[in-house]
Amino acid sequence: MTLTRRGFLGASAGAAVAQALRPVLRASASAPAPIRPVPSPSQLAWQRDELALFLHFGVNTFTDREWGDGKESPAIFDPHQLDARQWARAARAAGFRAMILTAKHHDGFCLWPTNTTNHSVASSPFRNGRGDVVREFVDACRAQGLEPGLYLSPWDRHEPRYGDSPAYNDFYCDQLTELLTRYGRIREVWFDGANGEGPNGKKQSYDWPRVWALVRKLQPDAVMFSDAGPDVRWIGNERGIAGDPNWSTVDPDAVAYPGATGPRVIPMLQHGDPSGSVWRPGESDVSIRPGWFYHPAEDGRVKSSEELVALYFSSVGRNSKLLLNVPPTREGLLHETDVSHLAGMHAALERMRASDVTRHARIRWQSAGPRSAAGTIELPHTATVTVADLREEIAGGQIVAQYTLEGRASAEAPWQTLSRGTTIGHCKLDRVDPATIREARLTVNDALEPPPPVGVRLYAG
Ligand code: FUL
Repeated sequence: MTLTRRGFLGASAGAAVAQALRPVLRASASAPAPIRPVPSPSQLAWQRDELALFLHFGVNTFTDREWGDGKESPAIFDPHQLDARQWARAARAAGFRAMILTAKHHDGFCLWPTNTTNHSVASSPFRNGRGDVVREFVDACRAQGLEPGLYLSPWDRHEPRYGDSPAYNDFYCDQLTELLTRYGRIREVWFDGANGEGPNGKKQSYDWPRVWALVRKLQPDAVMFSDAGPDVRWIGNERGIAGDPNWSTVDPDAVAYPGATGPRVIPMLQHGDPSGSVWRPGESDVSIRPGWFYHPAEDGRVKSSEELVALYFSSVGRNSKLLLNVPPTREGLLHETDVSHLAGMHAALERMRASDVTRHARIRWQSAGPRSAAGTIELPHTATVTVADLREEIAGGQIVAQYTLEGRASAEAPWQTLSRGTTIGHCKLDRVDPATIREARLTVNDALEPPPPVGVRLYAG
């Protein structure tokens, strides 16, 4: 769904309706502002979560594979100590506000007792065939105040109807219906772009308009993720690195459906488009380990707390959201190494935030032209800053296209450049060479329209 400053538009209809509205607006106002997409309340809440934990869990956890072939026996799924509350506690303690579980991966094995196939937990030894991982997951999310999200792989290597397009589309919609009606409010529905061959060698053609309409009907407040959105977009790589610049608006025609290819796709996913007609912010997914699923051989290759902080900077710090995968083990628990690195990341970010030298400083904003403005901040005392945290109020859209941050040690000293950048959006984090300053100045050099004040925080550690 797309909201604009002037109204409420459907996803694909957004551009056309915006175009149609333009003459009316021109006629009714002397100098109308251009129509600029703004986030829906769900997109705004989604972005403000900043951190979501991704949980890849299923038969692959037991076969030590990344992609199952659909021939796995449900008998292998037997996580003896599964405790979703441990996942949620670790996420919450590390500052995460959402979690997304692979309810079904490409192998087709369902982590909930579905009526659509026998290939599920109901045929496994887990809780003697009476278990429901999705239920335990959403309950644990709610107990910790986390927003639950679900991944339902469109590609299904087990289901015989896969490749028989209409029949499989019915089956897939039935699975979605179960997931979106049995478990209460779901924050995010995650659609993966993979579309491989089915067991019968045929290619499946998905009915995305039907799928999106079904989700909208059953969970109107959920956001839908895919490379084509419609609400939030893949960032274009699985390394947790958003583009710079990174606009939250896109041209929907550049990535019209999940799995679309072509020269415009990756640049659009990475950078967005300042004149894009829909609001579709980017989500950066990456795993704490080399693989998405748990493999004992990777226990020594868990990303360090410092690497996780760097990922926070390259995703949340570039106007994206970080979806960090931490896969449960065969016991059904997050590994202690992963949990301690998550806690280390959180502690480092908290230390950084606690070193805010602008907490008691006042920022004075002045317009400098139709598309520029500058804000100056006097610090309560001289401080050595190492990180700048800049924020636009994105409820009104994303406006800033280019900025310069400077500092000086006194009113007499010359300004020195601390950082230069392009987009800001929800959050922009810049590491700066340690600079001892008493005053800072943020100049918006270019913007899509008169820039409203930007939030500025400077950290000393
Ligand atoms: C990919 C999948 O093929 C991977 O297995 C994983 O789920 C990743 C997040 O998305 O497209």
